[in-house]
Amino acid sequence: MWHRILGNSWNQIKDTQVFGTLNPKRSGTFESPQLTPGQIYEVRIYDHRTSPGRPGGETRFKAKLHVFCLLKDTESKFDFVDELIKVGGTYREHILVAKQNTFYSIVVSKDSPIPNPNPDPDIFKGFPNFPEQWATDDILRTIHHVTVMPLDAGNTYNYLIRLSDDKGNWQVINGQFITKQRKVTIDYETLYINDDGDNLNTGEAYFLFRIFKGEKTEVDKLMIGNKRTLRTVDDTAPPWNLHNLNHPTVILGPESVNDDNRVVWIHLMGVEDDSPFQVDEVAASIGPAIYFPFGPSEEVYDQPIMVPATTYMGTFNFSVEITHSIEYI
Ligand SMILES: [Ca+2]
Ligand SMILES: [Ca+2]
Ligand SMILES: [Ca+2]
Repeated sequence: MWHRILGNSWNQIKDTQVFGTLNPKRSGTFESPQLTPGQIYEVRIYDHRTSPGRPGGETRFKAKLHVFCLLKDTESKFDFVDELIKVGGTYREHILVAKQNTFYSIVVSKDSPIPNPNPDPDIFKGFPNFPEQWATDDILRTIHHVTVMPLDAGNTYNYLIRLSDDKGNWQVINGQFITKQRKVTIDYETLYINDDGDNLNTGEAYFLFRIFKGEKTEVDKLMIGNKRTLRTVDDTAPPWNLHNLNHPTVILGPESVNDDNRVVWIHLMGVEDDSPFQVDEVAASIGPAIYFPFGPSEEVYDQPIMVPATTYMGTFNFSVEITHSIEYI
């Protein structure tokens, strides 16, 4: 652990005090140096391979903490212009230009970040509870260009921005915004048979592909053949794949994102049938999740994904090419 007051040099925290039954390897307390209003105190945790002065020291910390030392009460009114650039599905980007140099901090939360509109003392306005995302700009300057992310799509967020100066004067600005809703489009393209499971001839198989939203909600099911109606699969000469998968486009949303639908999974399963005296061969994907980028490049258009279904029993295995789009509306 290293600490400093911004603008001063780093010091390693060597001695921590341990109280009661805390595990000394995991817990401890230490004191910051005396702070005066306007200073920012910073603590960073590194693993043993790096530290603030060494290569990667500016980015490869495990955690960091900023403490802004502010005056208890403030009458400050900074002169500024706040220009919203964009609220997407997963981010809010704006540029705040102030007449004087300021530090900047923003928190956003689906709950109100200010539990009491008339707190006493005044300073509690500057300490919101339970932010879901936050960003700080700890360089004293006039222009703060800040993107807060990742956020959940289609939700109302409260934000609280705090400007402060190098004397400890501060001001909070709060408001609300609504992120755009998420729309996901998935098309099954091609089923590739990598190993048809029968060495001496073609195999015979059936398939079940499912798309899930969250852990439990099945939003689409595609069956190709079944136990009684098996499909010929062949990994040798063309056609070595099962043509284009003729299945309607799967569309999720536009909708709000929450814990129940944040993840979208694609489950693939295929069974290659063998004689009644043998165990059938099984291949499956372990539920690959669609990757949702966040921030200004959050949208994805017709991007292919190759989902492998690996061998569980025998040698049978296959892959399915899917294209997907992620839009925010
Ligand atoms: Ca077989
Ligand atoms: Ca074969
Ligand atoms: Ca077979």
